[in-house]
Amino acid sequence: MTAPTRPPFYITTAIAYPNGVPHVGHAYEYISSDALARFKRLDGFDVFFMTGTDEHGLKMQQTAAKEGIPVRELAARNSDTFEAMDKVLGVSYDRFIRTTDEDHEAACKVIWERMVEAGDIYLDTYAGWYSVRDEAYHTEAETEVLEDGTRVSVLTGTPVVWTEESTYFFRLSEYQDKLLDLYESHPEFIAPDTRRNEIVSFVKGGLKDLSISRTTFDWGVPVPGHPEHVMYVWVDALANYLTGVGYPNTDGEAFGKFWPADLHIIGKDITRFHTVYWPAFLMSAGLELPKRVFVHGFLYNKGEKMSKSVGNVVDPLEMVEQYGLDALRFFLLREISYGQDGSYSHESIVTRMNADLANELGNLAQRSLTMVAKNCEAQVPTPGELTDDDRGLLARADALLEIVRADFDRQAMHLALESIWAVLAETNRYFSQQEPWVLRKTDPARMATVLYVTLEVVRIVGILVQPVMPDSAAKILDLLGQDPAARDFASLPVRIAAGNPLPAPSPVFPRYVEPETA
Ligand code: ME8
Repeated sequence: MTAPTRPPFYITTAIAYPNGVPHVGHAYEYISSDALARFKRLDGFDVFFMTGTDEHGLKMQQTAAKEGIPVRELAARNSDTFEAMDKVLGVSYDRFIRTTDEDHEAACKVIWERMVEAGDIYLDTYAGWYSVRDEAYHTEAETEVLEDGTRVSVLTGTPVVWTEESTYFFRLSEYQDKLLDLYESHPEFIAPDTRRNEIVSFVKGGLKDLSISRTTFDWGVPVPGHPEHVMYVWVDALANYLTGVGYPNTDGEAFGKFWPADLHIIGKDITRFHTVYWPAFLMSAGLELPKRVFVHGFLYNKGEKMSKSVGNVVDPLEMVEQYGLDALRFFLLREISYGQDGSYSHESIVTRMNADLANELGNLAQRSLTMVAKNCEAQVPTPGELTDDDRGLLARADALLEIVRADFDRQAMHLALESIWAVLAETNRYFSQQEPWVLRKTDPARMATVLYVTLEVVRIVGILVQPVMPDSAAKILDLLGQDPAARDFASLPVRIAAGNPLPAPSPVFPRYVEPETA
């Protein structure tokens, strides 16, 4: 018998500009995408998960000039910092792509040539307000002049400068109807719906052709046959999703298997690039379109925008140091409705750690495992006949996979966690009501059943929270004596084996205690 083939699943994050070091917003994007990737792997998919850095463009060139170092050096240094952060955050990427990677240039050139062949690229002059921060042109109407005389983009608040140059244009205007058809026939292409509605009305408002090359600087991919132009950084950046699966080798195994991408995860400020420009480029080049772009919200520090001048930019690694990685991952995914803006504060993180992790899950595991260690010869006890309460609780735990899978499939990790924690609350109530510590003397056989049922729920929860808290879930499953090969979702229906020897219990989620202030 041949092993069943695992369906492919290609998921990407945005690739960050390495013009500075990563902030919590970046960490949020990587952690959430990682949870989605891990979920799919545990659910039997052959996952290709890509993240990386977007290293070209004027912003990078200017930052390097300010720091007085070659731009390639700046890119390499900060890209390494991003990659190192990913490792600390447990981001299980399959490839960390850099747009300065050799294979990427080839991919950019070929997609460009395909767009030329389609008759969608022409040379003209461009004059407009360019925002280096956004790496985007804005029309006059999209800008305003502030009291101090600086002109900024109304949309993003970033300064713009008047720029005139000879540039290649992409006939985006030709794609208005095709894009509207796409949004109509594939309403799942942009999520959440609020973002989809914004984009539909933006596109209905009419599309102008897009300037896609620059001649005023050279830090980019040269335009094929016209090396005095470099490609607009967004053409180059978006093409990374193709490079990752072996483009231009469309006959290759990776491309055949993983293209079109299943899911692009991005933040709200780059929706237009991913849901208007990107599908238009792909249509022009005759390539299939990604199945879905999910737009997450922005993360704010106590509701305030993170900014260097306010001094509230928090290093994600310090947060890992302070709270522990899994607590941070859990907090971000449980607290914030994925797709909406969210806020974090020390207090809200500590509340989640103590209430949800230490009390609801940690304490339940610790209490039940300690009783088993003391009273059941450190083995999974043998259950007697199940009561309605036992069966009811197990049925709720068994039903979780389907609920959680549906939530992960619409990128609602917060709802998945809410459902899991509702079952934990129920289990804690069950444990208190059954009073196994009383049964120990009055009815040890019944105690064994109650402990068995509790351990079984903890096992199911342990398996289901692996995508969110990989290390802590592994510890729980170790304490339950679970074979590493029996931790995927296919193992969920196989009940914990009575008689299984268990190691000595130890707490998995300690309460957060404020450090003593001197
Ligand atoms: O946009 N909260 O790079 P980038 C949550 N190179 N997410 C945030 C955030 C915040 N406060 N700030 C930024 C770029 N992000 C391009 C992408 S993709 C082909 C090219 C998100 O470093 C942002 O929305 O400015 C984006 O998804 C990612 O971080 C990288 O942002």
